[in-house]
Amino acid sequence: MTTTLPTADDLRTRAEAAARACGVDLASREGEMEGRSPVNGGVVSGLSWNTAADVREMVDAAHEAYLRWRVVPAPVRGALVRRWAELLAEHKADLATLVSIEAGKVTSEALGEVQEMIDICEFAVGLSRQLYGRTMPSERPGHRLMETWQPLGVVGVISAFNFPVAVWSWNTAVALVCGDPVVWKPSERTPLCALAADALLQRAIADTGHPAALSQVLLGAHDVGRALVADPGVALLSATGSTGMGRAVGPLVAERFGRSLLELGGNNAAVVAPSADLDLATRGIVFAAAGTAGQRCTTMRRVIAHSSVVDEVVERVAAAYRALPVGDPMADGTLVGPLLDGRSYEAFVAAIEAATAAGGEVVAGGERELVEESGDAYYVRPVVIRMPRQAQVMHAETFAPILYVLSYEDLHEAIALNNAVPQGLSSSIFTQDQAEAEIFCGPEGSDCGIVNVNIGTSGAEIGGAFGGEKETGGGRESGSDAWRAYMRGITTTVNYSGELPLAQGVRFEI
Ligand code: UN1
Repeated sequence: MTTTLPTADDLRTRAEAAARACGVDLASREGEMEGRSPVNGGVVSGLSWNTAADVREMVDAAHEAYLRWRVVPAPVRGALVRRWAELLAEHKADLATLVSIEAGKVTSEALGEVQEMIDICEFAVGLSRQLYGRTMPSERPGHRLMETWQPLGVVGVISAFNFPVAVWSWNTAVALVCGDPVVWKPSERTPLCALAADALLQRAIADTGHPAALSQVLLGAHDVGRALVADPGVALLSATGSTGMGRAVGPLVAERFGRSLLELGGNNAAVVAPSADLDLATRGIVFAAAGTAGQRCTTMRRVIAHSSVVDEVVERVAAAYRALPVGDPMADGTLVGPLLDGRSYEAFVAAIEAATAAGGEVVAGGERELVEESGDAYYVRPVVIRMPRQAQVMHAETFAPILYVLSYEDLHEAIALNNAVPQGLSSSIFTQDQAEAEIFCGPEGSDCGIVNVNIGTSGAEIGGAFGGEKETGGGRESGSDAWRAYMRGITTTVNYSGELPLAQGVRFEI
């Protein structure tokens, strides 16, 4: 596909118009910190950043809001989130434009990201009437034993560039109905996305008459994030990003006995069994491995294909890769947009070199594209590399579209390979053999938090809990009962017997 790239002026004009349409007062945020678009590498924003000194004040304001918000009945809290969903639907295209410009996502995926926000809002509205506790039989006569869920406090959210708005919204929609305000430190690469998304929520807050400090955004670099992580006023710190970031965040939160929810790197594989429908597997693999230019935490990075089908899988994936339209993410038909920046490109090149040094064979892709159009943007053709074994480079998450292919003979060998990496986020098996699928999903199967059958590793729906094990951090966000992380569970024993029998038959007569 030959394509031209938009100019920086054009992108900046479009970004500013979209941000204003969402309600951002750009004049009041104007400043020195330049934001670049991966689409052409040019500057598209100039904003003032917060400093670490602002954090304390923001957390205090959030705490004040919490004191008022925690006594608002949960279904009334849900009404705010319902209004937010309406505004997101109204401004879906504006927010998606910002996601494309700042994160480089193709339009369909950028719209999908905003849809994910609307979906979690709908989920949270329903949840606002379903924050269920339980009652249990008490062992003592005339006693009732029960569990209820209370608001927790201020939630700090740290999010990455690749899902610049959806990940925050998973946290925020759920936190709000649970009775918690949010202070958000977005990626410094996506400040306009953050300001626009927050502006829409601010409108919903104003329309429903609640405290503005229910949602606050901290623009800035690591020092600002670190101050948020370390602040004792933050009851729950939910962080999505690299394992390196999680390694820094986790101990800091633990040191002050805060609660953390970590959503870190993935290194996701698909097993392709002898019975797999190869048309379906190819489509599933190519979307998960090359989509979003390989920059999802759920991106498929490894294929483990049975020796009877591995040649055909490689051939089909390679053919698809050679034809993938790479280019301007907002142009019709583009399926692969840019990498974030030059550092991502260097990591891409270094990983390919390490893989070939370990005996890997590049079957298709790996070239840099559109260099003439913009030397400051980093477009690459996704690469598929046939590997002789699971080399060291395959144990790391390289945030770029690199797909390594291995072959296996026996399902248990495939599962062992799937599980032999430090991360444990997502996994898939392509098979028509029900027993194989069940084994993969069972106790001796994949050790990941997401275990799929006949779909790829990425693109999870919000209804399920999202997260994974080992170096992925163990947190669960989004649907199912992930909401419990945002609340304080209390156990209550009520005695209506007029006596004071002690549990476990203990006697203590005075
Ligand atoms: C991420 O990359 O941080 O399952 C989140 C998916 C998306 C979320 C990815 N729903 O691919």
